Amino acid sequence: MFSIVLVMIIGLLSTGCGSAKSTINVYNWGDYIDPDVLKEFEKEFDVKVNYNTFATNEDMYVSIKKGGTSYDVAFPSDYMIERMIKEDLLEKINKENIPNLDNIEDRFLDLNFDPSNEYSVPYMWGTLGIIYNKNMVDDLVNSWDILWNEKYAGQILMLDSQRDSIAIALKKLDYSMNTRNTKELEEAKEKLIKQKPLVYAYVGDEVKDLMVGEEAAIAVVWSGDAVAMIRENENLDYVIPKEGTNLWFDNMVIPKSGKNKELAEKFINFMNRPEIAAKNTDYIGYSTTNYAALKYLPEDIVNSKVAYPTDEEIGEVEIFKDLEDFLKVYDEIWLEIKAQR
Ligand code: N2P
Repeated sequence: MFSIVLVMIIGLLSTGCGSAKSTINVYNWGDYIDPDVLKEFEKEFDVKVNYNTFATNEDMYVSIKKGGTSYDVAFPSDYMIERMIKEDLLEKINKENIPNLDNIEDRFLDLNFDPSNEYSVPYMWGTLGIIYNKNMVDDLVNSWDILWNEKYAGQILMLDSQRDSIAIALKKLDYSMNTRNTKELEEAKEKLIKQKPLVYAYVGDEVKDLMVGEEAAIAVVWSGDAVAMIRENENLDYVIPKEGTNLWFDNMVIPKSGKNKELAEKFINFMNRPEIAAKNTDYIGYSTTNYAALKYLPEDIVNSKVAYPTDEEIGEVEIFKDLEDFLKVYDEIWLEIKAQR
C-alpha cells in the first residue's frame, strides 16, 4: 500500500514538473543546427526542445505522414514542401508572428513550391556538387564524369539520397532531373548500376568524417557540408559540375500534426534573429537565407564561392519538383540500384 501511494506521489510530482514547461518537438536533418542555439531558445522561452533528426526528405515525410510522434517544426526541402502542401500536411503560418521574416533575402521568398510562403519560412540554401581531395585526384574535376572514372574505384562516395543520386545520372545524360520519361529514367538507372562497383559506399552525414580523414578521394555532397569539410582539411575542394546541378532550399514548416503552433512560430521567428541565424550558420557551414545575419559572419565565409556562389559560379541549375504519382518510378529504380552488389 505504502509503495503504491509513493508511486502515485512521484507520478504526480513528475507530471506536475513536466506540465510547467511547454515542449516543442523539432525535426531536422542531422548536423543541421548549432546545439547552443537550441539551449538559448529553451532558456529564453523557458521551454523544453525535444530534438530529433532525419537523413533524407523521404524519411522525414514518412514519419510525418504516418503520425506517431507529432512534430511542431520540421525542415523539408522545396519539392517535399510542395508535396506536403498538396497532401494537406502543413499548417498555414501566421506571418504576423514572424516579424523576422523581414530579414530574409527576397530571392528566397515566394518560390514556386510555396508561392506566397504561406506554409514555410526559408532556412538554408545550397547546391549539390563534388568534393575531392586534391592530393588523391590528379584529373581535372569539373564534370559528373569523374564519378564513373575507374581509376578511383573504391574511393568514391555517393549520397544515400534518392532524388540527388538519380539527378546526377540524369544530368550526366543531359536529361532533366524532374523527368517523367521512363526511358530516360531506365538509362539513368543503368548508369548508376554500372557505377556501383566503383562506389565505396552510399552515405549520409558520415561523408564528412570519411573525406576529412582522407578515407575516400571523391564524394557527392551538399555545398554546406563541403564548407564544413574544407574548414577541417584544406586538401579538399568543391566543384559544381559543368553539366549543371540541383539548387535546393530548405525551409521551416509547421506540420498539421504538431501540438504547439504558438511555440513553433516563436521558434521560427527566433531562428531568424540576425545574431542567432549567424551563430547557427557559422556552426553548421551551410548558407543562410537571412541577409541580416551576413554581417555577423566571418568574411571568408561570406566571400566563399562554395557557400555563397554567384549565379554565374553556380551555372545551369534545376530545382526539384514534386513528382506526384510518377514518384513510384523513381522509388522502384532507387530500390533496384540499392539492391545491386
Ligand atoms: C545536413 C543536411 C543538409 C540538407 N546534414 C541539405 N538539403
